[in-house]
Amino acid sequence: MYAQMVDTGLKQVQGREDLSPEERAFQQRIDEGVKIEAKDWMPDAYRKTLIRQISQHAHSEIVGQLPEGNWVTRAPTLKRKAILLAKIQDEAGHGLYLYSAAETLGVSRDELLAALHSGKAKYSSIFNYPTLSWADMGAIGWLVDGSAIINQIPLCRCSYGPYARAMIRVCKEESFHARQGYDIMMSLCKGTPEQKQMAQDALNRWWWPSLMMFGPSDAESVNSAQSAQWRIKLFSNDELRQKMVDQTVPQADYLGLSIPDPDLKFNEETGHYEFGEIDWSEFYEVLKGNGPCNRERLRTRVQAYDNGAWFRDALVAHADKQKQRSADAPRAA
Ligand code: FAQ
Repeated sequence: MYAQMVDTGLKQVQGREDLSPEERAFQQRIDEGVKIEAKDWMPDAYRKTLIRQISQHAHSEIVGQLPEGNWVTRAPTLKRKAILLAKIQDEAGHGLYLYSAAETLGVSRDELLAALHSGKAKYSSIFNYPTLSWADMGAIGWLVDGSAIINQIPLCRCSYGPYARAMIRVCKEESFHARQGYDIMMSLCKGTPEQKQMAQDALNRWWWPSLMMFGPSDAESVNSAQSAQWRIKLFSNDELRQKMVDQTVPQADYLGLSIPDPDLKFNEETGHYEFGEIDWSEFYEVLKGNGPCNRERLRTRVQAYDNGAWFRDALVAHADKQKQRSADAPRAA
């Protein structure tokens, strides 16, 4: 499928015969599996694509803290609260590794955050949905972190070294996040009928948006062909989405929950689940800023940034003072 993606994609990407000698040598290194590092020569478009994807990914991690942050004060036990807090802090850490990876490409964190705060930069559609009950903490860990892992494991092998290396730790932590989500779902499903119903309701609301996380279908994905050629993407959006469905349906069966898709059925011949049509109009509306929580998420993010201004200023003032002090200190003979 990867080869097929590149083949069909070649209609959209520059043919190799049109590449400059520098570009051809660059593509050859990628084809040979050599990692590209920050100081290596790279085509401008490769740099731009990486800045776009890595920064969107970083924004997703920090905006992704907000829906779960909504439940910290209402976690049902001290243990669940501690686990949720740790998870949310991990997401901030992921944002930091990813902003740092993007900075190696010559863009500043301030520029990236300004693009997020002005609404110019995208972040994952999934974080524009509301978290209505405690069961949503289970569904997010299970389905959202579960999908994030499926998408991100291949990124550990992508062609850009700083991004690939950042993803290794991110994936390890996401795996803990997915397990804690499934653990919440298991507790609810073993609980009272009302608790099980809460879990089913969360699955009903998060299932389709989780499938949308993987991006538009391969036929509609504008960036896939070029990103596949550069080995930023090792699998297509549809391939990864199928993987998520195949992995998750048996997990729902184990919980005794039903997937909200009347067209879902296992195909004995292919060994894969077939699933119903995704409502792409909903996906594109969310991308345009019209999801249930887009405005609220952006407002909260901007407010948090503005409220932290005094702290960032104090850190810089302290660093400047330290620098001044060491410059003034008498040198040892
Ligand atoms: N939401 O041509 P493609 C997480 C945009 S992290 C919003 O297929 P591409 C952890 C796309 O940017 C979740 N926009 O694009 C966590 C492009 O627009 P552009 C984030 C989307 O880049 C868990 C246009 O549509 N993960 O969950 C989405 O080749 C719990 C056309 O699409 C990553 O960012 C979407 N879902 O493939 C945190 C992983 N899908 O930029 C807290 C890295 C597509 O041309 C709590 N990123 N678009 O204007 C990727 O793998 C890729 O960027 C894809 C999109 C697969 C997301």
